[in-house]
Amino acid sequence: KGVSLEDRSSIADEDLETVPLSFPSISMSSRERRWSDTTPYSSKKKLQSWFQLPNGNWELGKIISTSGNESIISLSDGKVLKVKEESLVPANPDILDGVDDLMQLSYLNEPSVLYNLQYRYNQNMIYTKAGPVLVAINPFKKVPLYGNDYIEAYKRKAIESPHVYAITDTAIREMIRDEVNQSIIISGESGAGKTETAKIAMQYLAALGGGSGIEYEILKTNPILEAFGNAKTLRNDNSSRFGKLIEIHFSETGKISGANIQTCRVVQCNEGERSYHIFYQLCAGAPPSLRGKLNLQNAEDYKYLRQSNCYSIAGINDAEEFRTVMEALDVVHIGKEDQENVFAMLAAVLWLGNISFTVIDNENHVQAVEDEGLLHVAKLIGCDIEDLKLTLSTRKMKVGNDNIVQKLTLSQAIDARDALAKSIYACLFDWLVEQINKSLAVGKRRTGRSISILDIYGFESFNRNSFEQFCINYANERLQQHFNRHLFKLEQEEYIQDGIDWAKVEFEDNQDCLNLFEKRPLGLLSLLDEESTFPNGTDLTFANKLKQHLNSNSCFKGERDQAFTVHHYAGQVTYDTTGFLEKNRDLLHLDSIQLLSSCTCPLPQIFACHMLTQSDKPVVGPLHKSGGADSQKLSVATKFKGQLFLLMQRLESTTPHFIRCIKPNNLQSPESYEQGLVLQQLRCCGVLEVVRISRSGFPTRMSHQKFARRYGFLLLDNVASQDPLSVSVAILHQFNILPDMYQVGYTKLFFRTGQIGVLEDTRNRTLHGILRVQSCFRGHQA
Ligand code: AD9
Ligand code: MG
Repeated sequence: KGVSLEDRSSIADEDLETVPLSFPSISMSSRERRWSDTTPYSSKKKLQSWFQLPNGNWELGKIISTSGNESIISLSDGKVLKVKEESLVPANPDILDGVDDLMQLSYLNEPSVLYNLQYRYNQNMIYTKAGPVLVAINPFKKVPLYGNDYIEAYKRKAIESPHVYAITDTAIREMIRDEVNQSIIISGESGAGKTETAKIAMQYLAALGGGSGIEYEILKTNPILEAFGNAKTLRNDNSSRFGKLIEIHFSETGKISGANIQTCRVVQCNEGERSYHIFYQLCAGAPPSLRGKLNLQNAEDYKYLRQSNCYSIAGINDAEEFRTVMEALDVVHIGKEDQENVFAMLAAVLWLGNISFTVIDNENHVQAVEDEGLLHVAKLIGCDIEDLKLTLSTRKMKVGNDNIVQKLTLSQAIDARDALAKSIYACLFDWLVEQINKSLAVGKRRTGRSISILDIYGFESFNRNSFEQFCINYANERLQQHFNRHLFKLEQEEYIQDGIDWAKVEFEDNQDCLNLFEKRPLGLLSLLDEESTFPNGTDLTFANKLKQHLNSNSCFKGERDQAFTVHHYAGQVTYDTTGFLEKNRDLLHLDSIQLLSSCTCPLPQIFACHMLTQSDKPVVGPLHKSGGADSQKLSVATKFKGQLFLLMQRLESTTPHFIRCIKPNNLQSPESYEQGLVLQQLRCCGVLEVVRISRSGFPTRMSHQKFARRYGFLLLDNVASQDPLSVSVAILHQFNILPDMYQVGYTKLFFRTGQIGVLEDTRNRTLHGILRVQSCFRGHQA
């Protein structure tokens, strides 16, 4: 049974299969109907429609005949079926195949969107706009869309096709034009391509804002942070275990002047997965002298790494990666000595896992064995062997006014040992980020503006969901709110500015769900913290308390067996509270903290960060007051919330650009597009909803001047006044454009989707007619 470094009580293998939130009903649910067109659909006028096969996939059917409310359709395999009209979903005309913005679809429904994305995907066009949002489908192979030639082309606007480069370019332009900081917010499930997308955006920024050399340093933070913060999981060979916001600063001349990275880590490791890449890289790639100093063995010799029984990643050479990381550390100015210290801490973590215990009395109390593990750890972190032994096998407690020493049982000792390992690693990670930030802050000329890129873990729903999913999904709930507010606000602001008659579009507000998490004192987070502080609190008492206090909340539902369900924006997720309290209490004991602070180890600064957390005033939320000596500690959830708030705060002052990454299959394989899986993600991240809302607005805009110029010649009667507005209105009347299909603003005309098409058709026909007449005329003349 594999146990990862981060989390010993984590999810079992069989739980890892993703459960699509509403699979297999990729049929027209009531939810979906909202997304489809409001105009009544009659197949009488249509040639083709979507029909859902028993396996859930949609297929295009040609309508042969229709009588009453039944149609006869023929499918591509030659089958002919008689179907009820309501089971058909309108398909778009072929001319709209593969449009690069979903807003252009005449019929907006799930099968049409799926088809359009797949149509493009099959031709390596992995990017598609969904109104203001960029959808990116992971190709799981090299696609010829990147590099200097493409960057150059997007810079010159020689290519219009949707792309990360294009959205990044827009961000740069808007930063300069509006003098407002920008952000590129990337979301999606694990393995959907967020981290790669973030790197592609960084590449573009570096190319456009480069020159000072700092852009090279910024790019080199990627291999470092990925080595220390990513691990192979069942879903992604390079899965990020932390959220990252990188803020790239530009000088007034548009050159990159520095950067800052903020991270938000969640303890999240599943069984049967590799630990952080850096451990394997170190074991495989450390040069002989370093190996000697750290008493390094092979990965197989370390218990923490052995547990997962997975040592390598297909196509990855860990030793080579290690050299890349060392070079990158050089680039971000982490000195050789510090680098060696970092590696020593890593070795200490590995050796900690090898420390074993023997039972010393008949009450099952244990003592750490003085084996090579213990000796190496003591040497590496620079502490007394006896102190380390004591810390790992006893706990000092305060009972009344007395200090007593309690011996630990085997499982308590293992917990203490693993908590120490996790804590060293956490501090190491924070220290690295801090060093990188120092190095990137070189310019310090923060006079200009910035573009931030957010790459965070996506919404998760498994068969069994635990504390990690709880934190991750809470973070996504916050991010979704940001998404909603900005998209719908932006859109509606333009209408208001131009003075059009605009009833506010309702969108699915997730405030209730956020309240469920954040309300004090009766919200999920508060109740969790409260229960974590009670010495007698258990996962069961926690679950019961939730049911007692939150059952009236519409986003909450108590379940049997200490579980509860949250109605997230992306669907319902049932959480099993098993392990919640333990994971929420930071397990590191004061004894361990004292040990760390007494170390003569080469990196006392590394531990400084941890000391700080212990004594610091809490950023948000209540203090964690557990029994015994571990008082005054922030709970894990509260710390997480604090980090999340800091991230959101930064984003709040920026103009956001959204990228939604989609994973087309669960096999990490190219050329496989599973409709059900894609649809589930589109629903989760609200892409269809955005298109729907953007469409229910007036997505087509044209200034009065341009409109009058373009269509004015179609007017049959002379208009009394020649001013653009009067001409425009006359055109609208002549073509019987229904009043609720357009709005006349101060400067522009606003149209609903598809409306301009009628005019364009007429214009084209008329122009063709004119051309034909002209050529006939010329023929005559000749
Ligand atoms: V997680 O939430 O951190 O587990 P991400 O970050 O969404 O996840 P990641 O960017 O790591 O996923 O992408 C997963 C893999 O997909 C990469 O390792 C690549 O092999 C592959 N990928 C993603 N995007 C692209 C791309 N634009 N071109 C080629 C890609 N391959
Ligand atoms: Mg990632």
